[in-house]
Amino acid sequence: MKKSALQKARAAYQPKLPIVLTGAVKAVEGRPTESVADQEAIHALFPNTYGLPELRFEKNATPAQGKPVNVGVILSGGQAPGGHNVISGLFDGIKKIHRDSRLFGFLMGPGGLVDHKYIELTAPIIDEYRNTGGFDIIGSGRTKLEKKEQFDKGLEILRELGINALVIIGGDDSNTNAAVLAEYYKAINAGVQVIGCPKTIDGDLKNDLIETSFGFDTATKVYSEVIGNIQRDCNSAKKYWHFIKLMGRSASHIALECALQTQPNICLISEEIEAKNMSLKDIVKYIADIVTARAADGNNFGTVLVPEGLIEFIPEFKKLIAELNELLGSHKDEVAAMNHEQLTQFILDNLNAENLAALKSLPESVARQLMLDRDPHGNVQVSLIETEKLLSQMVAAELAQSEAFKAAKGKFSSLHHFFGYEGRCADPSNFDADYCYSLGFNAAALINAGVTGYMSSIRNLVKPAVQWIAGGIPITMMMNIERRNAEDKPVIQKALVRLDGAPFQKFASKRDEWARTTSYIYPGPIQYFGPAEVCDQPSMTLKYEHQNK
Ligand code: FBP
Repeated sequence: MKKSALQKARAAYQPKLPIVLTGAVKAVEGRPTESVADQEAIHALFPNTYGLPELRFEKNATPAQGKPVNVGVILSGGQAPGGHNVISGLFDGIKKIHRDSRLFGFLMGPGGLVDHKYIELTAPIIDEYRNTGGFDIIGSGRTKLEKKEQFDKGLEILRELGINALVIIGGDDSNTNAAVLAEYYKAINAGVQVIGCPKTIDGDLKNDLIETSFGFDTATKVYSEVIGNIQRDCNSAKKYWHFIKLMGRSASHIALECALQTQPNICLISEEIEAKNMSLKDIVKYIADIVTARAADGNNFGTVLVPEGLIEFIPEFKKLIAELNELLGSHKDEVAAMNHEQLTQFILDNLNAENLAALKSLPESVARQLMLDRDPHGNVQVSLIETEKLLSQMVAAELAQSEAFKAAKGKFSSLHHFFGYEGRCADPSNFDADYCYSLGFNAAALINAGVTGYMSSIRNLVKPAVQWIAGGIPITMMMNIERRNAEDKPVIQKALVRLDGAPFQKFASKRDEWARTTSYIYPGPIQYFGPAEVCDQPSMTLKYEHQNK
């Protein structure tokens, strides 16, 4: 593989580990755990893996020689910077346990396990991918691992390869499935441990013990660099309003982090819009008022950050999406046999009047996306919905009627951007390179400790890497029951932006000033070589969330 000069230099980077993982460790048990909600129901569904204690690794004075382990690894869901480092950390971790340990990668996501598609990951392969972005070492996929037949089929290949442990690197849905798989293998005494690793650029897989998912840091730094570049262009030409949609699925963590890094004129936060019960009209008015105020100052330009999942949080559309999910989920078989026209008609015939009116208020292209585009988990494909264009068109229409805008002699020209794929496979920042390598290395320690149904946990992340805390969290601890596809399901609770949290509070205290003035910050590109204050800083979200700890 031909490499750029930076790739060559970067290949030599040795990720930092928490000091505790650099020697022999022992697992120290904390208190037994409970799920975040619906304890009885979750306990009944996970009789073998519920209530396990938190684990924390401590130095072991008397190191013991471990036995060789054969481990399988799966990358699941959307790409996130640092996945290759989780795998290289895992590889180095199991080789440290015993040099005859072997690592097998299942290809193109969970489907590789079911279809028995795999490669052995040897040292030369791993070395090609250290500190690189992407998931191309084995590929990723969104096959949902949830049925007994899939688990049994997977077990055939795990037995054939003598695999004792499976590491699933994924987001909330994939780690939910990891917990179900761990429970099943434990129940049938399959002798296969299952360990999860927290991945997603969205930043919505987090709690007190999982401080952040990997990839969020790098992806938001890449988007903030480009937003900064746009803001400099915007402030130079002074003639466009840029509407910038940012990936992140339901949660607005990415938009909020980018706002803290770049200080745009406007950033919408879906969770706040829902809490304030703002309609689409209210949002349009909020933007139009700021455009008008800036026009009065002679500033006919600006930036608006729009979180990808916005539409799901606007109350009128939230109700519509909930009814669509229920309708489609409870008629799965009929729906599967329908073509697009029949499905559209079926939806129009069955929606209640209020939701039908909400659907009809949308431009046809947006309505079509809401009705027809679903991912394998049944989620609306929010990344396909062009909310940035929808908003700018509606703002233009509002301004055209506005006396105040006319009096300010305002002009409104808009440009649109969507940032998501630009950052998902970027080379990991030093933070993500270190964090991911530690997560993988720590997963090997969890395997060596003989546990199953745990997520690899590295904490104390605002401190230098040597001071990070390593351990494991029972996945059932993060679960609750939610309605999915017309069924009640045990799932990991999604972490949305907390309006009482320090990152949002900081943003809320500054946004009026950023709206009227031009206070842009231009963060520039991720730096890998140089002083720690430039290269090793964690995200601002993480810093604000943990500033007083
Ligand atoms: P995960 O939740 O699997 O980590 O995916 C994150 C994400 O990047 C979302 O932000 C986005 O909505 C989605 O993937 C898009 O996925 P795809 O490229 O498969 O359509």
